[in-house]
Amino acid sequence: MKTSIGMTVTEHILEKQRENPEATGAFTRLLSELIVATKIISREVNKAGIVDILGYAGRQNIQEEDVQKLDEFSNRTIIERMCHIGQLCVMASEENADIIEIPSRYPKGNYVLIYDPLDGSSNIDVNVSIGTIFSIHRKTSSHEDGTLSDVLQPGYKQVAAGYFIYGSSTMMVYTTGEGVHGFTLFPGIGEFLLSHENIRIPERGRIFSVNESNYNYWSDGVRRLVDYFKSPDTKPPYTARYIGSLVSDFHRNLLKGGIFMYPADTKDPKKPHGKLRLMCEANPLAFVVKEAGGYASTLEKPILEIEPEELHQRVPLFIGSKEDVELAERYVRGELGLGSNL
Ligand code: P6P
Repeated sequence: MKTSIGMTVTEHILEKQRENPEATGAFTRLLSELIVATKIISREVNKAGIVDILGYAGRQNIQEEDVQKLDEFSNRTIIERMCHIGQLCVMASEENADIIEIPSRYPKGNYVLIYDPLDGSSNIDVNVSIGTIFSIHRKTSSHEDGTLSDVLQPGYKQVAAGYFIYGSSTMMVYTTGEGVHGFTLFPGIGEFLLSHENIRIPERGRIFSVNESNYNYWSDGVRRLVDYFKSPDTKPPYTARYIGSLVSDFHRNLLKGGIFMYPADTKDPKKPHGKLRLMCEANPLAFVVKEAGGYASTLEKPILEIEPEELHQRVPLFIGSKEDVELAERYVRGELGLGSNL
């Protein structure tokens, strides 16, 4: 009987640690504890159809979005598991209006964790895959307690980023700047095992992902761009895929190639730059896609070069295959006429 079960994510992280002489093991401890938190979340997400953890928690979050009980559970689980391990100086969550300080009774560390505990949670009760997105920075301030300035760092300074996707199986995809690697959770042994080593996104895809119900609220340039993706004159043709769960849409395009778009729109005056958040959604996925050979842009500038101004700032997001995102930039800048083919 084959006994080797393949490389666990812990072995993978430790291998990277051994390759880095200055490594102290702090990062390994941080990522390992986050993995434990997501295993707990995965168990609840998979049980959600059975126990009363589905449905609305009766309040709204900073995004004025209805908080689902699983949202709340996931956020609480990550905070409780991560705040006492002594590797973090501060945290920030999509669910919390302000930064999350590490209680004074716990030791502090030199890392910053920014995360969306359960992205796509509006899909929970219809059994669509959802996910946890995370971004890790090094502390930059001099005092022991982390501050907002430690959180508001540009995406190119991330030391690690990735996501967990709770779907037909639970997967972890992450990068530390040395490629992108995917692990699948084997429930029988409770371990994430290496299943997608060194993921590379195709240079150009055939998939475009966008919520077309916003068409009338986009700029003319973005409308022209989406018209191009739909045009029968575009060769080879594109196909549309949109789940409405960022982690699921991103993961499919990462593996198959394509472009995901959440453009700025005039639909909600409070969200002129679109719906997605820079710190806990766009930046981590932009790091992952760059390490996989792809690209992420607002169409005016690369996501990873944005100097953050506030914790929950939103940005337009065009992310995926490098050639598709670069084409989008050129189209919207008017450098390509309608119907141009690269
Ligand atoms: P829309 C889910 O609520 C989410 O934040 C992302 O996961 C997803 O990509 C997006 O919103 C979908 O938004 O406006 O198309 O429903």
